[in-house]
Amino acid sequence: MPENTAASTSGRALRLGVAGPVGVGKSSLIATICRSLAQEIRLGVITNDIYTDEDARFLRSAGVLEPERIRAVETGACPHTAIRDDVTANLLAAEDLEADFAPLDVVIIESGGDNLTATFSPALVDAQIFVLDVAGGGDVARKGGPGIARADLLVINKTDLAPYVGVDVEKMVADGSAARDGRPVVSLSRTNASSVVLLRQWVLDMLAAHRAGTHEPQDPGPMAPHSHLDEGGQAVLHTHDGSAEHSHTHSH
Ligand SMILES: Nc1nc2c(ncn2[C@@H]2O[C@H](COP(=O)(O)OP(=O)(O)O)[C@@H](O)[C@H]2O)c(=O)[nH]1
Ligand SMILES: [Mg+2]
Repeated sequence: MPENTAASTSGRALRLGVAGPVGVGKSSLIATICRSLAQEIRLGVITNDIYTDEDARFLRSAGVLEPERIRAVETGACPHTAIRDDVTANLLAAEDLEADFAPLDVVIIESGGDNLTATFSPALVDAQIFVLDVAGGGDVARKGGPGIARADLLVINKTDLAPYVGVDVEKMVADGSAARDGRPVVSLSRTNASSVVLLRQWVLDMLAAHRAGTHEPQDPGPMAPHSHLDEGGQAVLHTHDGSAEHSHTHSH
């Protein structure tokens, strides 16, 4: 496989990951991007659901893109594996979409979103957005994690809810910025048109940088160790330490 460098990938679609915990509004944000850009650029979407294609069905029913341009990858119990350690199913889905609708400008990939620290491998995406919402609490941005600190864009979502949950959006954005070493942060609500314009412009700028070969895909770093229940209901400690073989270690 050719090295995934900007020079070798600028001829194909920009692959853009969207990660973040369940319910922060990833599918809705993707619908918003599609709604605001589908007339201008050629888009495709891939969703990663644990056992269903619910996100893909939501996006198809949103009517923002031809239904055929939205594909689901079913990930099984460990959805972050499919965006980080073994990205084969997602790479094949992206290549299929790009071949079926050639030429595409952007393929957006939604993570299964089970964990605050899940990030995409740079072998799968050229750039990634990490999403938090104000309803998750104002502290989350400060607590950090690889996605918050080093994703190409941090989105603080659902700002329309801030008054109801007692969160100071400006402070949450400032905390996020402080954790990010100057990387961009956008506060977003699907009901706030000027915030949607900022998101839209970020996507267009990233696409331009991808095409020019000036954007280098970054690895935000591995997710924190965490545990899952295995098929037998046993807790299994799961680490993503960046080695080729990710380890599954029984915690007891
Ligand atoms: N108030 C508000 N709700 C939103 C916004 N974006 C998404 N939601 C709601 O948040 C919930 C979770 O959204 P979804 O996109 O499915 O989140 P995902 O699990 O991260 O994909 C849904 O009920 C959405 O309608 C927003 O900007 N404002
Ligand atoms: Mg979703």
